[in-house]
Amino acid sequence: MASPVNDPDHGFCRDCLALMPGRPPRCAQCGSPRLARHPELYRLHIAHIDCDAFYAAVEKRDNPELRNKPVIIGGGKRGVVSTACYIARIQGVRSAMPMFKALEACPEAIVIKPDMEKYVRVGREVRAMMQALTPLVEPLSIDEAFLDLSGTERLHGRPPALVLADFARRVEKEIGITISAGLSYCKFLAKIASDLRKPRGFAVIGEAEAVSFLAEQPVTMIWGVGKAFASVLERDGLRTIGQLQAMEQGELLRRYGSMGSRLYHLARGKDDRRVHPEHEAKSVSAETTFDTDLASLVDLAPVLRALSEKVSARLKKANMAGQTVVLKLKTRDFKLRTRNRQLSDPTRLADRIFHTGLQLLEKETDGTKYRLLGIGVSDLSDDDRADPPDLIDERARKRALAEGAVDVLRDKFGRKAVETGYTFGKGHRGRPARPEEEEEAEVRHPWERI
Ligand code: DCP
Ligand code: MG
Repeated sequence: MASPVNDPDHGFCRDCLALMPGRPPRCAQCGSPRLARHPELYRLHIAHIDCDAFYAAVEKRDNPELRNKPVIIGGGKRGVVSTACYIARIQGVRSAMPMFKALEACPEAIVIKPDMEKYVRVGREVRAMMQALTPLVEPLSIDEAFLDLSGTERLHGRPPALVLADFARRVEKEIGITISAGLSYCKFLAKIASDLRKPRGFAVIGEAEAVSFLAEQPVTMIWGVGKAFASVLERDGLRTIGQLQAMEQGELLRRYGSMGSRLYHLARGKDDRRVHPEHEAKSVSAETTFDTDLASLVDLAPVLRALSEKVSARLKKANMAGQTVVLKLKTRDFKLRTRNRQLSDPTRLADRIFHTGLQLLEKETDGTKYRLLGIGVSDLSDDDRADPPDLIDERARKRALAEGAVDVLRDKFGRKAVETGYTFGKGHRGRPARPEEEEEAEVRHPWERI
């Protein structure tokens, strides 16, 4: 028998894990039709795992009577669907849909209010199982993560593809929910793959097929290309990734700035981002202690602005972004107040950090005198998904463009070359008494806080 690694027809059964040379339609051992086969199956090691209809799956697990019924998790304050099981999805129910619309589409659905504590607990159990496979686990949300399984073959005695299929089986058996997995050579395609055959999916995208696979796909498959940016591309006649593949990098850069570079590389299946394990740096922050205590927003805002710029500069330098903005205040009598807000997507822009921090600060300026102010971001990730153009409103988009221009000037002429409205000529009262202290605050992952 040829070595599995070199045999393009070699595969295995996803149900009993029996190795399967040749191309039988079903597993010779257990009869299952769920076979995994791909020419690069035993060479790929970047995985993306995403739980199927996560909240709904947990509720079905805990109440078997719901099993064959359409279930919607949602309602509550927002009045929208958090998720729907796959039975309800057949009738058109989708996440984020207003509840009344969902019930129009599927009147017999059983609606359950979310039980976040329970989902967080189950999410942690799944994550712990991932971490037993490799230390290189990068959670993206409560129910999904990237895994880098390179170098784990000796430990597990089997290649990543089999480790992944075994993981799916074990999650079903031990936790009682199902997952879908994508296997590829890079994060971008592993994530796309995990979505291809949901639920209980297992999909592989190899290097040899990446460009042709992508050519057929819509531009929205690229991270950061949401509705608004897709309509900009559409206006320019670009609908498929194949059309992007035909374009020069210079042209894409000229038209779309830093997004152009992302379009160019990802369209060609080029993505060399590493899987960042969770325990790397947790937050980036800057803080300052005042010489005289401050209480008013007028006095505090310029300091907040300057600190936000500092945090942003550090993020930009490290190509990082953070999704939760954390405001820190210390009162005159040394009481610590921290407030945080999670953004819809990670940011590295001083402007977004500042405006989010300002909203938090407004609520705290109630006459209390403060001796210290700090601002930071946590839930750090690579900056490639940061500040997608379609997710920020028009004014914010303009400020983001302006910030890019300021960065260029500062690179050329130094930090002091450009001062913004908030820091220019102001902030003298908030000037620190001592050199600014900075610290790396330990902040937990967002879904651990829920
Ligand atoms: N979620 C939410 N609101 C949204 C999207 C998701 O509250 N707009 C919650 C409910 C989901 C969970 O996050 O169960 C995970 O999100 P996913 O996007 O992974 O969706 P599901 O796991 O529900 O379904 P899928 O099988 O498509 O992954
Ligand atoms: Mg999911």
